[in-house]
Amino acid sequence: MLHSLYSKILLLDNMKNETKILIEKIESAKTILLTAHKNPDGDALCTVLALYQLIYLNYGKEAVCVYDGNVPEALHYIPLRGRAHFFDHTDLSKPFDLAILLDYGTVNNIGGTRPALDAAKFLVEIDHHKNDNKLGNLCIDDDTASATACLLYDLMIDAGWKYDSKVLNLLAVGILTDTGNFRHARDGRPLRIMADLVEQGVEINKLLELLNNKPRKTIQTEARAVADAEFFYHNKLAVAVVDSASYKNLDGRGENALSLLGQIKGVEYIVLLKEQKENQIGVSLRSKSLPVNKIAESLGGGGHMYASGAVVRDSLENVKKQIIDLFKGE
Ligand SMILES: [Mn+2]
Repeated sequence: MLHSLYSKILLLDNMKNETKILIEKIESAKTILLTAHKNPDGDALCTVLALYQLIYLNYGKEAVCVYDGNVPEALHYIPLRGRAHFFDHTDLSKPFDLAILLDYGTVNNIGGTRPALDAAKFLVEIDHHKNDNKLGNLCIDDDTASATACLLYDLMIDAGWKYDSKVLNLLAVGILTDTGNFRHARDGRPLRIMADLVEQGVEINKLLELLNNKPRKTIQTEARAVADAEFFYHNKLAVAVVDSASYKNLDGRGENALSLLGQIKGVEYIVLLKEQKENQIGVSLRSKSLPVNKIAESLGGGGHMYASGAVVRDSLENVKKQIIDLFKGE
């Protein structure tokens, strides 16, 4: 007893100040809201659900988890999926004592959960995106981290929280999906964390199988975009298009199309143009050599050196022409 009290004091002494504040807020809150960016991806949804479970295991409190937009079908079988609800089917009218916003990027990505976040008595953000317009009263941010799941792992260890296999698997899915199975890892941290998760029972192969759960129409749409792709600058640049009629069939970013085009010999840059609606084109950029985030930034987007994107408000034809021109001289 004495020993555990002593080790708890030691732990508190070494704990980061922001972790201490978060713990105080969780302990004193009667109602807790968890959410992430609109159209949540693996990192967004898994960190929400992992934090839900951590709060439940350590404080006996059930947080409300909500999202706006659509959850990709590939995430249908992750642990605790059923705990996350579409925000509009949830009563958010009473202000929450504590709201925690994970993996959101910028305020434009939040969507319909924003009023509940603004109304909350205290807002914590946990994020790995670059963002000059922070929302949180407490910010646990690190824009050098490869995934929000890495930040949540560090937080869990710093806080000395109990965890279970659901938490470990959710963190692993967050890391795998956000790093493209480590391809876009920004440094060694996600690999070290994954090593720890694997040593504690996470089976990467099983998780990847779990994510192989896409609708047939998605794979067929991606395959068609690959089959109809055009090549420029001596085949260095591959450009694939998903028009508005097929866009609804995509489940996520169209990662398979990008990956397949990148496997073609000689292709250095891959562009996937997605006509989300008329005059709104989602642009995904991949590169094997030169950084493409500068190109994404020039289109008003951003991202990693070799994987980035933007949304451009113009016609499909204009955006396509503009992007092909941007690669001139690369
Ligand atoms: Mn993320």
